[in-house]
Amino acid sequence: MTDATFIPLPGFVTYPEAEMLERAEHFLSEAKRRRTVREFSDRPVPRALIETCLQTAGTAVSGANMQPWQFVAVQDRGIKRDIRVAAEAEERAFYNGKAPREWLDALAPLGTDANKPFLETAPWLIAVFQQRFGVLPDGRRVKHYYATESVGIATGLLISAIHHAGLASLTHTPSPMKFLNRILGRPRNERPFLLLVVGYPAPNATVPDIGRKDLTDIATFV
Ligand code: IYR
Repeated sequence: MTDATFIPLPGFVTYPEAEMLERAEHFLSEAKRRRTVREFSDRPVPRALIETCLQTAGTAVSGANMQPWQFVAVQDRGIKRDIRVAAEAEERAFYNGKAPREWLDALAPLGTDANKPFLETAPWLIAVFQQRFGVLPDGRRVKHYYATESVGIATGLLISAIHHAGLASLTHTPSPMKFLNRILGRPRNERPFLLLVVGYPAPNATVPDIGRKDLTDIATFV
C-alpha cells in the first residue's frame, strides 16, 4: 500500500545535444572561477540575496525528502563577535596542540592560522546545522535518513548559488562547533555542520597558489 501522489514532471527542459555541451562547459568555467576566500570586505550584502541563495540550498535532494537542514544567517555584529571569540578559542587549541603534526602539514599550503577576523568583517555568516532527527509540532520525533549526505549536498548548492550570485565564501569548520548551538540558540537535535562566511572579497584578496586534480585523477570510465 502506498499513499504516494504523483504529478507530471514539472519544468524539465530538453536541449539539443550541442547546446547541452555548451551549457555544461559554461557551467564548468563558472565553477572553476570559484575560490575559497579568507579576506573579506565589509561591504554590505542585501538580505534578499542571501535568502535567494538559501532557497536554492533548500532545493537539494535529501534522504526520504526529510530536508534535514537548518540555516542560520547572521548579520548582527554582536553575534558575529561572539562567534569569532568562541571560534578563535577553539582554533587556538587546535593550532597550538590538539592538531596532529600531519594535519598541520596538510594545512600549511593554505596559510591558515587561529586568527579569524573575517568572522566579524564579512557581512554574513551562515551557520549550517544538520538535524539528527525532525520534531513534529506535537513534539514527536521523525527519523532522518542520510542526513550528513543531504546537508552536504545542500551546502554544495548553497556555495554554488553564492558564487553564481557574484559573492565569495569560505567554508569554516572550527572544531568542535558546539558553541554555535549556544550562541544561536539552536536545539540539541541540530548538529553544527559548518560555518559559511559570505561577502565580497577584500579589494586585494589573495588566495593560495593551489590547483585542482585533473579529470583523469578524479574519474574512471568503464
Ligand atoms: N578549522 C581550522 C583548520 C582547518 C582545517 C581544514 I580540514 C581546512 O581545510 C582549513 C582549516 C581553521 O579553520 O583554520
